Amino acid sequence: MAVRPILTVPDPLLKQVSAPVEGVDEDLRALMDDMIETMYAAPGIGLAAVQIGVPRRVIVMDLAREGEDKQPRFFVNPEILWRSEELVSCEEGCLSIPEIYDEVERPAKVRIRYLNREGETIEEECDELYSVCIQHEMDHLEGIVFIDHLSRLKRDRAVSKVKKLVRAA
Ligand code: K2U
Ligand code: ZN
Repeated sequence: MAVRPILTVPDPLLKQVSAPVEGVDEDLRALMDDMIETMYAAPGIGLAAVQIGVPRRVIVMDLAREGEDKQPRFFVNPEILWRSEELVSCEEGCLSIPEIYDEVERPAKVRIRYLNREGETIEEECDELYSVCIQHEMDHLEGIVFIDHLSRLKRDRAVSKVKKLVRAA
């Protein structure tokens, strides 16, 4: 397992639509292990493969709270099957847009289908933080980051701030 560098805006790769995975094999599991280690090190609670420069439809997540046992989750070729009409607004951040936080409105609940780490097909309903996080990550698979849901002014200011931050690092 390895901690890999996380791309930051305005890296053009973050705008790429990620390709479906052919099958869950040992190489893919090695990628997912690197992703989950990278996410824990950031720290974050979710990560899409494109954020470490691999434009494939793979997401990792762990919603366990501080002090709880880790509960890593792995999502391969995830699809949203249903979105609630009810919307919620939640403050979001992103490991590819450091130190920027803002409110984003999304469906409160979604129903998703995906392959797990063993290649089994899973269907489940997501609500609360699980719903927000999986929608945030699935945006990444479409080349969308959360500031794309904000005004042009807020988006441009965020990108300028991240560019200065990365230059100063
Ligand atoms: O895509 C990412 O960079 C992962 C996000 C996941 C996330 C975004 C918005 C709302 C919830 C989760 C990072 O984990 S952002 C850091 C973070 C950490 C804890 C709670 C919320 C956000
Ligand atoms: Zn993100």
